[in-house]
Amino acid sequence: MEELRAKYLDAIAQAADEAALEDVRIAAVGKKGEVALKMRELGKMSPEERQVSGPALNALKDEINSALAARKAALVDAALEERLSSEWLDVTLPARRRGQGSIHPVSQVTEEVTAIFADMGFAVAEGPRIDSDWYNFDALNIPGHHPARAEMDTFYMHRADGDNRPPHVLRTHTSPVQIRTMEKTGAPVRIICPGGVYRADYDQTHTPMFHQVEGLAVDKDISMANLKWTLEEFVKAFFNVDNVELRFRASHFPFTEPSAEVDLRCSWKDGQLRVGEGDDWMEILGSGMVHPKVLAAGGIDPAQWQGFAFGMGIDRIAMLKYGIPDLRSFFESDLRWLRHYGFAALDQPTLHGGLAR
Ligand code: 2NL
Repeated sequence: MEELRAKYLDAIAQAADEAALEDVRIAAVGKKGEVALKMRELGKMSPEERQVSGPALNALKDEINSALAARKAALVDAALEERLSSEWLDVTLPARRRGQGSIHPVSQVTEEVTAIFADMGFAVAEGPRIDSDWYNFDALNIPGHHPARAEMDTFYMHRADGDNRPPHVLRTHTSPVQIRTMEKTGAPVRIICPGGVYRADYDQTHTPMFHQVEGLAVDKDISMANLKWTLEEFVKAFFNVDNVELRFRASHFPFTEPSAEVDLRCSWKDGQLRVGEGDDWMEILGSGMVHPKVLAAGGIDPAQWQGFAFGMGIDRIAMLKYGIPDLRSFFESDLRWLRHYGFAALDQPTLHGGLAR
């Protein structure tokens, strides 16, 4: 028994990996291993001999099993140490420039708009692209019979058979994010909400998914004058011109009262847009004073607070600023187009560094 003990404890210590250790385990304490064979001999012994050899064999089996477990743990530790020292990676190294990827104009313009409004104290708010019809429509004073709710404009999510709750929708604007933010933070609030929105429409100038940025400022004494100044500052910074002229045209949106569409003085020379000069006017956004019902839907008391809001298409202002002729090309993932109209990945737009280089 002493011989067996020495033999297997030595073999365990010598086992170089888990496979070798498993071979030792089978030979020693496996079903047909040497210890099992010895235990079978107990039957031929006298009761006195058995009284001594039985417990001794069991103790040997236990000792070998403990030694196996300890060796296995040591081998696993050693294997981990080996991987940790051979597979290390310096995650602080600078990114490798392969010169292939580029920033999509929609991402670039979103960052530009964000930088400009951040400088005027607007935070960025984000929210879900799938939302309830309450957040997308009712809270915005868009009643059930409004044409914007008609099946052809809105993508409805499927509900399980027998579930009669009104279906969720793919948001048709980023306004639901503004309702959610008003609910969460209360007044005063100053945010912009950029992001993808969905409408069932596809032709030369419409894609079923496009991008919008909306803005909202609510405080005790916000007026249309604040709206006009804010939009003028935005247009100056975005188009990089000192002289801009905006024209507010009376309009109608369910969520603002009064409402105004905003045109920009411009000229077109050889297909090139010039902002701030000429005799043309180009519509760039919609805006107005937030409707009291919409403030109330956001949990804000319209007797104490008021605010302005606006919304514009990111894809559209990207086309205007960077001379991109076709909206549908934005969503085709054509590498040659992306290389031509894309922006350098490591140049983030900032007000001090220039919006685009
Ligand atoms: C357009 C017009 C607009 C808004 C969006 C808004 C949001 C809240 C309350 C009130 Cl939460 N208004 N958004 C207001 C006026 C116009 O978008 O032509 N967009 C492309």
